[in-house]
Amino acid sequence: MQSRSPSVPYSENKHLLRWVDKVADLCKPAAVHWVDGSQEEYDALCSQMVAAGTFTKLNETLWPGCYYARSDPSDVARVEDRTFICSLSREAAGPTNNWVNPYEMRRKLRGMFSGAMRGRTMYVLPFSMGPVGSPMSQIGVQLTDSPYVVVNMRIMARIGLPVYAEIDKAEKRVVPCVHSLGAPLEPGEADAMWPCNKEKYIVHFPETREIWSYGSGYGGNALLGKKCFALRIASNMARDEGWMAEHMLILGVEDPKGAKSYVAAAFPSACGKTNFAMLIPPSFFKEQGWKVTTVGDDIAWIRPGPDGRLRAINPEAGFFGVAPGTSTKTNPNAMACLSRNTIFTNVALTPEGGVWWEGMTDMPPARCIDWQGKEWTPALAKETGAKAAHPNSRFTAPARQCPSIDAAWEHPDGVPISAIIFGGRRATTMPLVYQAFNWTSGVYTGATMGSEMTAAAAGTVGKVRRDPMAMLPFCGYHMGDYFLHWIGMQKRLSETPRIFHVNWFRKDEEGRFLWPGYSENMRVLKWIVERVRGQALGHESPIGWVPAYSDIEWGGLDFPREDFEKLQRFDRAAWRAEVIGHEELFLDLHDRLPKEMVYERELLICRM
Ligand code: TSX
Ligand code: MN
Repeated sequence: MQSRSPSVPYSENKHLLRWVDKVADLCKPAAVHWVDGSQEEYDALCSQMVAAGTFTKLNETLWPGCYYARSDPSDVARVEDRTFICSLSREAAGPTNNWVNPYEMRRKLRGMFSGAMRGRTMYVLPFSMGPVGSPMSQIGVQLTDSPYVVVNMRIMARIGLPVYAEIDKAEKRVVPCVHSLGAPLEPGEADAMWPCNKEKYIVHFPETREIWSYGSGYGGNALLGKKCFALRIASNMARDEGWMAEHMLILGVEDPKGAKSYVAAAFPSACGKTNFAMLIPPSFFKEQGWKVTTVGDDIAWIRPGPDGRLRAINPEAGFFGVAPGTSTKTNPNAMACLSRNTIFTNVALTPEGGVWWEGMTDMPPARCIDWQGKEWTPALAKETGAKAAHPNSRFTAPARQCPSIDAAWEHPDGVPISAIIFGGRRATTMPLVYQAFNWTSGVYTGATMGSEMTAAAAGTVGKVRRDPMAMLPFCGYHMGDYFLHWIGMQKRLSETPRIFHVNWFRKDEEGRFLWPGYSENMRVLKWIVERVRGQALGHESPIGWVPAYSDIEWGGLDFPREDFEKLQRFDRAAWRAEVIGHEELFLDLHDRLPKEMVYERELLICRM
């Protein structure tokens, strides 16, 4: 690789050069750094952040190549009320998105970004969502004044020199992304450990395919390839171009004969999506030769292949996973994946220079430094309830380090999708598993899915929150139009994937989980892939096809038939309330709700 100053552009693309100049003129950074994506550059940026106090290098023996960061306590999560879809018409954004007139928003942004990077370096960060050169990939360039963003993006996406080469081929439109922490530095002013601004704006322009993010350095607010591009902007591209940008994990299932099927699954937050993506089959299955492999844990870009079947890529290159609850018991693959070359944010720091979070081990460390930099002990936690790690603390880990990573995870044509799984956290009503009757009833299943709130923060505990296809915060246009796009995909396919709904969280009368979950979910996964292949029986119920006790493999697990009946029971009274909940969602979307959704609800009520 040639060695030269990063202040000289790596690209010859006139539009890119002009745009970089224009943004630099507006934001007034002290320097411009063209990111090459090399290991040397990564190491230098990390060292620079160690010197600045943003990063702590972890114990090299215990956590090789790992760094630790603590964010500002006001900058710990995505800010949905500060997230905007600025389409030309308010109607196009729909009632579930915040909308501001794009001309008004551009005026506001110009004011905010004016001089916003003073005293900082502006990094020119080219990235590919999806393998470089894949026909399913998309390219973006993020201009950012945050080195933390650059190093995280190097794990989460493909960045640097190979991406400039793609841009200079100019076969694809580049999505421009502008990001500032909104914390300019005056000459001589000492920098904050985690610079950010109280005022935050996460802004999308769907028509011009632009992203502007201001005030936050954390996660989905700042790593613009992920939620902003790969979901909100890409959902607009996908609708216009006939493909799908979904909030889904992708996994592979290989049976003892070597037959492989891939499934994509959408779950709302706090359902264990990453755990499911990295599932390890129970010993009984492993001994028979069943394998589960991981393609992605968060986002799937799906499009019809030449054979008329859906094919999917994971547009990301890493996992930005929630740390608390991740352990060698709940997710050994994730623990192996994050054991090296990983960035930890807002977890706790141990005296040995390691990291810890709630749920990582049965025994907490005797003492540690919590996510706010304060001394933490188990005794203190007992007394005050203080958490060592923030509940939304994260690891940023390279996907290639995951032991279960699929051999085809970077295949440029993606993997064929045989089944789509929807799910939610539901204490009642929803059985362990059912299969929708057909594509449209499956779209209805996804459109009406919901999850019960676990934390009191966002509402009443136990209340079902509708989260269609787990896309409520991520669909960059009207949800009704999104359902119509889903329905319309059938016409582009010679074979649709089968659609399923699962619920690992049904409880008995005493409030105990009926299903052991985790590895045992393999039993459900086996029924699903065998249904797709016509190798398993299903039985008609009012809501869809369901397995009988004898249709599930129970080898190696003592699971009573009565408990299975409880898990699968169709509760007519509960479903009465359920379809009323569906109607409430439909009322909110009525101006653009496809008639198929109304008919599917009617049919469901008739069958009940
Ligand atoms: O991730 C989970 N999965 C999917 C795993 C592949 N979790 C954690 C959710 C929070 C992120 C689960 N929690 C799952 C699950 O299948 N199931 C449950 C509920 C549960 C919790 C504890 C037990 C059982 C079920 N414990 C015992 O049965 C001993
Ligand atoms: Mn997600």
